[in-house]
Amino acid sequence: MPLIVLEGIDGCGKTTQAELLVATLAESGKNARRLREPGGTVLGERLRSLLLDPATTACPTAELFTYLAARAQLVDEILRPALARGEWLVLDRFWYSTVAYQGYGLGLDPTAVTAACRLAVGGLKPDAALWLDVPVAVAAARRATGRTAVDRIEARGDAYQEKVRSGYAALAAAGDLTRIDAEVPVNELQAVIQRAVLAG
Ligand code: Z5A
Repeated sequence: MPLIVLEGIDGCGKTTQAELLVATLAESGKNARRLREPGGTVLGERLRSLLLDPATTACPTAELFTYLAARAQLVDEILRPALARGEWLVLDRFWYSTVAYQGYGLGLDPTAVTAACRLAVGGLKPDAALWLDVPVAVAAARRATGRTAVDRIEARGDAYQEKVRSGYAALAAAGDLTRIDAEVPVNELQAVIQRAVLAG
Protein backbone atom coordinates (compact mmCIF):
# COMPACT_ATOMS: atom_id res chain seq x y z
CA MET A 1 0.00 0.00 0.00
CA PRO A 2 2.45 2.68 -1.07
CA LEU A 3 0.34 5.86 -1.50
CA ILE A 4 -1.49 6.97 1.64
CA VAL A 5 -3.39 10.25 1.86
CA LEU A 6 -4.36 12.08 5.04
CA GLU A 7 -7.07 14.73 4.75
CA GLY A 8 -9.03 17.07 6.98
CA ILE A 9 -9.72 20.66 7.95
CA ASP A 10 -6.85 22.92 9.04
CA GLY A 11 -5.53 21.84 12.43
CA CYS A 12 -7.12 18.38 12.47
CA GLY A 13 -3.71 16.80 13.16
CA LYS A 14 -2.75 15.50 9.68
CA THR A 15 0.83 16.69 9.74
CA THR A 16 1.47 15.18 13.17
CA GLN A 17 0.02 11.86 12.05
CA ALA A 18 1.77 11.87 8.67
CA GLU A 19 5.13 12.26 10.41
CA LEU A 20 4.34 9.48 12.91
CA LEU A 21 3.20 7.17 10.11
CA VAL A 22 6.36 7.77 8.11
CA ALA A 23 8.44 6.98 11.20
CA THR A 24 6.52 3.75 11.80
CA LEU A 25 6.86 2.68 8.18
CA ALA A 26 10.57 3.47 8.21
CA GLU A 27 11.01 1.42 11.41
CA SER A 28 9.45 -1.54 9.64
CA GLY A 29 12.03 -1.23 6.86
CA LYS A 30 9.99 0.68 4.28
CA ASN A 31 11.44 3.51 2.26
CA ALA A 32 8.84 6.07 3.30
CA ARG A 33 8.48 9.83 3.21
CA ARG A 34 5.92 12.57 3.74
CA LEU A 35 4.95 15.03 1.02
CA ARG A 36 2.59 17.95 1.33
CA GLU A 37 0.15 19.71 -0.96
CA PRO A 38 0.50 22.22 -2.35
CA GLY A 39 4.25 21.80 -2.57
CA GLY A 40 6.93 19.16 -2.97
CA THR A 41 8.40 20.59 -6.19
CA VAL A 42 9.99 23.94 -7.02
CA LEU A 43 6.87 24.96 -8.94
CA GLY A 44 4.57 23.64 -6.20
CA GLU A 45 6.40 25.42 -3.38
CA ARG A 46 6.31 28.73 -5.26
CA LEU A 47 2.62 28.34 -5.99
CA ARG A 48 2.07 27.41 -2.32
CA SER A 49 3.64 30.71 -1.22
CA LEU A 50 1.30 32.61 -3.52
CA LEU A 51 -1.78 30.62 -2.52
CA LEU A 52 -1.25 31.03 1.23
CA ASP A 53 -0.05 34.66 1.16
CA PRO A 54 -2.78 36.93 2.61
CA ALA A 55 -1.66 39.59 0.11
CA THR A 56 -2.63 37.42 -2.90
CA THR A 57 -5.94 38.04 -4.64
CA ALA A 58 -7.32 35.06 -6.59
CA CYS A 59 -10.92 34.41 -7.65
CA PRO A 60 -12.22 30.87 -6.88
CA THR A 61 -11.49 29.60 -10.40
CA ALA A 62 -7.97 31.03 -10.42
CA GLU A 63 -7.39 29.47 -7.00
CA LEU A 64 -8.68 26.12 -8.24
CA PHE A 65 -6.35 26.01 -11.23
CA THR A 66 -3.35 27.09 -9.17
CA TYR A 67 -3.84 24.15 -6.76
CA LEU A 68 -4.27 21.86 -9.77
CA ALA A 69 -1.07 23.12 -11.40
CA ALA A 70 0.89 22.39 -8.23
CA ARG A 71 -0.67 18.91 -8.03
CA ALA A 72 -0.09 17.99 -11.68
CA GLN A 73 3.61 18.82 -11.27
CA LEU A 74 3.88 16.83 -8.02
CA VAL A 75 2.26 13.77 -9.62
CA ASP A 76 4.50 13.90 -12.69
CA GLU A 77 7.80 14.89 -11.08
CA ILE A 78 7.68 13.12 -7.71
CA LEU A 79 4.77 10.76 -7.05
CA ARG A 80 4.84 8.52 -10.12
CA PRO A 81 8.65 8.07 -10.18
CA ALA A 82 8.79 7.40 -6.41
CA LEU A 83 5.96 4.87 -6.55
CA ALA A 84 7.63 3.17 -9.51
CA ARG A 85 10.77 2.80 -7.33
CA GLY A 86 8.66 1.13 -4.63
CA GLU A 87 8.72 4.01 -2.14
CA TRP A 88 5.90 4.49 0.36
CA LEU A 89 4.46 7.99 0.25
CA VAL A 90 2.36 9.64 2.91
CA LEU A 91 0.64 12.57 1.29
CA ASP A 92 -0.58 15.49 3.45
CA ARG A 93 -3.61 16.43 1.27
CA PHE A 94 -4.52 15.41 -2.30
CA TRP A 95 -7.43 16.07 -4.69
CA TYR A 96 -10.03 15.63 -1.93
CA SER A 97 -8.84 18.96 -0.47
CA THR A 98 -9.66 20.72 -3.73
CA VAL A 99 -13.19 19.32 -3.83
CA ALA A 100 -13.70 20.27 -0.15
CA TYR A 101 -12.02 23.73 -0.13
CA GLN A 102 -12.63 25.08 -3.62
CA GLY A 103 -15.79 23.07 -4.37
CA TYR A 104 -17.81 22.97 -1.16
CA GLY A 105 -15.92 25.83 0.53
CA LEU A 106 -15.89 28.39 -2.28
CA GLY A 107 -19.03 27.25 -4.08
CA LEU A 108 -17.54 25.88 -7.30
CA ASP A 109 -19.50 22.92 -8.72
CA PRO A 110 -18.08 19.85 -6.93
CA THR A 111 -18.70 17.63 -9.97
CA ALA A 112 -16.76 19.98 -12.26
CA VAL A 113 -14.00 20.33 -9.65
CA THR A 114 -13.74 16.54 -9.36
CA ALA A 115 -13.43 16.23 -13.15
CA ALA A 116 -10.66 18.86 -13.20
CA CYS A 117 -8.88 17.00 -10.38
CA ARG A 118 -9.01 13.77 -12.39
CA LEU A 119 -7.23 15.54 -15.22
CA ALA A 120 -4.55 16.88 -12.86
CA VAL A 121 -3.78 13.49 -11.26
CA GLY A 122 -3.95 11.54 -14.52
CA GLY A 123 -5.69 8.53 -12.98
CA LEU A 124 -3.33 8.13 -10.01
CA LYS A 125 -5.29 6.53 -7.15
CA PRO A 126 -4.22 6.34 -3.50
CA ASP A 127 -4.16 2.99 -1.74
CA ALA A 128 -5.74 4.58 1.32
CA ALA A 129 -7.39 8.00 1.76
CA LEU A 130 -8.22 8.81 5.39
CA TRP A 131 -10.25 11.80 6.57
CA LEU A 132 -9.25 12.87 10.09
CA ASP A 133 -12.51 14.37 11.24
CA VAL A 134 -12.74 16.85 14.11
CA PRO A 135 -15.29 19.59 14.82
CA VAL A 136 -14.25 23.03 13.58
CA ALA A 137 -13.91 24.39 17.13
CA VAL A 138 -11.54 21.58 18.09
CA ALA A 139 -9.34 22.20 15.04
CA ALA A 140 -9.28 25.94 15.78
CA ALA A 141 -8.18 25.29 19.37
CA ARG A 142 -5.43 22.94 18.18
CA ARG A 143 -4.21 25.52 15.66
CA ALA A 144 -4.16 28.21 18.30
CA THR A 145 -1.75 26.21 20.46
CA GLY A 146 0.65 25.40 17.65
CA ARG A 147 0.97 28.47 15.46
CA THR A 148 1.27 32.21 15.18
CA ALA A 149 0.63 33.48 11.64
CA VAL A 150 -2.80 33.01 10.01
CA ASP A 151 -2.59 32.20 6.29
CA ARG A 152 -4.94 33.28 3.50
CA ILE A 153 -7.16 30.17 3.72
CA GLU A 154 -7.40 30.13 7.53
CA ALA A 155 -8.39 33.80 7.47
CA ARG A 156 -11.73 32.74 5.91
CA GLY A 157 -12.92 31.71 9.35
CA ASP A 158 -15.10 29.06 10.93
CA ALA A 159 -18.08 29.31 8.55
CA TYR A 160 -15.76 28.44 5.67
CA GLN A 161 -14.23 25.55 7.62
CA GLU A 162 -17.76 24.19 8.27
CA LYS A 163 -18.45 24.15 4.53
CA VAL A 164 -15.13 22.40 3.93
CA ARG A 165 -15.97 19.82 6.58
CA SER A 166 -19.34 19.20 4.90
CA GLY A 167 -17.42 18.60 1.66
CA TYR A 168 -15.30 15.94 3.36
CA ALA A 169 -18.48 14.36 4.74
CA ALA A 170 -19.90 14.20 1.21
CA LEU A 171 -16.71 12.57 -0.10
CA ALA A 172 -16.84 10.02 2.73
CA ALA A 173 -20.51 9.31 2.05
CA ALA A 174 -19.62 8.69 -1.61
CA GLY A 175 -16.95 6.18 -0.57
CA ASP A 176 -13.98 8.31 -1.70
CA LEU A 177 -12.63 8.84 1.84
CA THR A 178 -12.59 6.72 5.00
CA ARG A 179 -13.70 8.80 8.01
CA ILE A 180 -11.67 8.50 11.18
CA ASP A 181 -12.71 10.15 14.43
CA ALA A 182 -9.70 12.38 15.13
CA GLU A 183 -11.03 13.97 18.33
CA VAL A 184 -8.80 11.68 20.38
CA PRO A 185 -5.24 11.94 21.78
CA VAL A 186 -2.32 11.72 19.34
CA ASN A 187 -1.24 8.18 20.31
CA GLU A 188 -4.78 6.77 20.06
CA LEU A 189 -5.24 8.30 16.64
CA GLN A 190 -1.84 6.99 15.56
CA ALA A 191 -2.91 3.44 16.46
CA VAL A 192 -6.18 3.75 14.51
CA ILE A 193 -4.39 5.09 11.44
CA GLN A 194 -1.78 2.34 11.56
CA ARG A 195 -4.50 -0.30 11.72
CA ALA A 196 -6.34 1.30 8.78
CA VAL A 197 -3.17 1.43 6.68
CA LEU A 198 -2.01 -2.06 7.51
CA ALA A 199 -5.50 -3.50 7.03
CA GLY A 200 -5.57 -2.11 3.50
N1 Z5A B 1 -5.72 23.78 0.25
C1 Z5A B 1 -6.81 24.07 -0.57
O1 Z5A B 1 -7.54 25.01 -0.31
N2 Z5A B 1 -7.01 23.30 -1.67
C2 Z5A B 1 -6.20 22.26 -2.01
O2 Z5A B 1 -6.43 21.59 -3.03
C3 Z5A B 1 -5.09 21.98 -1.14
C4 Z5A B 1 -4.89 22.75 -0.04
C5 Z5A B 1 -4.18 20.83 -1.47
C6 Z5A B 1 -2.47 24.20 3.17
O3 Z5A B 1 -2.03 24.64 4.37
C7 Z5A B 1 -3.72 25.00 2.89
O4 Z5A B 1 -4.07 24.83 1.53
C8 Z5A B 1 -4.88 24.49 3.70
C9 Z5A B 1 -5.90 24.01 2.68
C10 Z5A B 1 -5.47 24.63 1.41
N3 Z5A B 1 -5.53 25.52 4.39
N4 Z5A B 1 -5.05 26.25 5.22
N5 Z5A B 1 -4.79 26.99 5.97
P1 Z5A B 1 -1.01 23.87 5.30
O5 Z5A B 1 -0.55 22.63 4.63
O6 Z5A B 1 0.01 24.84 5.73
O7 Z5A B 1 -1.81 23.64 6.56
P2 Z5A B 1 -2.94 22.64 6.91
O8 Z5A B 1 -3.06 21.57 5.90
O9 Z5A B 1 -4.12 23.47 7.17
O10 Z5A B 1 -2.44 21.93 8.19
P3 Z5A B 1 -1.97 22.51 9.57
O11 Z5A B 1 -2.53 23.82 9.95
O12 Z5A B 1 -0.48 22.38 9.56
O13 Z5A B 1 -2.64 21.52 10.54
P4 Z5A B 1 -2.69 19.93 10.55
O14 Z5A B 1 -1.61 19.36 9.73
O15 Z5A B 1 -4.06 19.49 10.29
O16 Z5A B 1 -2.41 19.64 12.08
P5 Z5A B 1 -1.03 19.50 12.89
O17 Z5A B 1 -0.04 20.56 12.42
O18 Z5A B 1 -0.61 18.10 12.92
O19 Z5A B 1 -1.56 19.85 14.32
C11 Z5A B 1 -2.03 21.15 14.66
C12 Z5A B 1 -1.82 21.37 16.19
O20 Z5A B 1 -2.61 20.43 16.91
C13 Z5A B 1 -0.37 21.15 16.65
O21 Z5A B 1 -0.10 22.03 17.69
C14 Z5A B 1 -0.39 19.70 17.19
O22 Z5A B 1 0.56 19.49 18.17
C15 Z5A B 1 -1.81 19.61 17.73
N6 Z5A B 1 -2.37 18.26 17.63
C16 Z5A B 1 -2.20 17.37 16.62
N7 Z5A B 1 -2.90 16.25 16.85
C17 Z5A B 1 -3.53 16.42 18.04
C18 Z5A B 1 -4.41 15.60 18.82
N8 Z5A B 1 -4.77 14.38 18.41
N9 Z5A B 1 -4.87 16.10 19.97
C19 Z5A B 1 -4.52 17.34 20.37
N10 Z5A B 1 -3.68 18.18 19.69
C20 Z5A B 1 -3.20 17.71 18.54
